[in-house]
Amino acid sequence: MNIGIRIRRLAAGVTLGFATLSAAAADWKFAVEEGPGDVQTLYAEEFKRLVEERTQGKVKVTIYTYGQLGNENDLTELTAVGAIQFSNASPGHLGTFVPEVQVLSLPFLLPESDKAKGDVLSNSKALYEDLAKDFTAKGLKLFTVYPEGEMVWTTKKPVRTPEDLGDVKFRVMTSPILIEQFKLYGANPVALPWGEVYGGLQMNVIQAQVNPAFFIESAKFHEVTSHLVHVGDVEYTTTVVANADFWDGLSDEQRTMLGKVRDDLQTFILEKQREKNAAAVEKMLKDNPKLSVIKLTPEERDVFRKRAEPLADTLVGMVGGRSGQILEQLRADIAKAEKAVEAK
Ligand code: 6CS
Repeated sequence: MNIGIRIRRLAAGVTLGFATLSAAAADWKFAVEEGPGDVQTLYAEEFKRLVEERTQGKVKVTIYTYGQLGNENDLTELTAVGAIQFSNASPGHLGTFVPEVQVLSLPFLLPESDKAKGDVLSNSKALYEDLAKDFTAKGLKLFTVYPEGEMVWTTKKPVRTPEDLGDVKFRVMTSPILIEQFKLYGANPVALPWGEVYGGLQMNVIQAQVNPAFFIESAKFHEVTSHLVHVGDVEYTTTVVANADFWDGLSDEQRTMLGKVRDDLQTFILEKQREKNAAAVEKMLKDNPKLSVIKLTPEERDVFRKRAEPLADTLVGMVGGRSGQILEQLRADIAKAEKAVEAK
């Protein structure tokens, strides 16, 4: 079915029973890209709790988990057209809609320290002033950005070098820069929505995928692969977006309340994702004692770092516009956050 028709049908289904979806709507819909118990769902549940409590029940938040309203890209479109008010739109999938967001997918860029990383994702000028304009141009308000954990590869054989990836069809998310990244790494990348990954691995249509540990465990990708490879190249980040017209139509009081909810949730979600990722590796090893865990040495990691060096220029060349400027500002924000952590 044509995507336009699918989105209109989805939008019609979601709005059924609601006369309008203006800012005054007492029912805010929040769709996440993950399933029950996953990091984005925990965030949305805490958001719901705080919003309902702080509006004394005047606003009700309804959460939709992955698949209830469509796949990752459908959720972004539904938010942009105003059928739902909030959704997660991760840079790994958002690159075809807001191409500039792919700066967040560049490997070896974000700070390694959790403190500095949290600071950049919560406060960076590059994100909340510069990149936010590209979201607005697409009908989206950039509400927040948070990390979901280090990206870990699951493969069907040991992988330590780009040569090991030569015959591997590697599933990546749907943003174009990820195809370029994994080509540089020496693999054969294939972009897919995550709902197709378990079956793809099982049927051997793909032989590897990459995700944070908590998600690998919850989607059971470790059942259909045999190695967990920690490269340490990139963090999974997600953005939460709101419909821009809905946001503009909120009262000052509602926007202030939401700003406070957002700040409170940053601390909550940083801790939650850390706990979940740590527990997931242990759980996977318990489920499957044969699972082999590979951690690249600093030298092995450097080989991938070198391979990835041209990627930033590829991105700026591909996206054009203000992407170079956003990346430069992001690098400055990162340097500042790292320096502040070192000074402590
Ligand atoms: O691999 C994916 O596509 C999914 N991974 C995570 C951690 N969240 C949602 C996303 O779509």
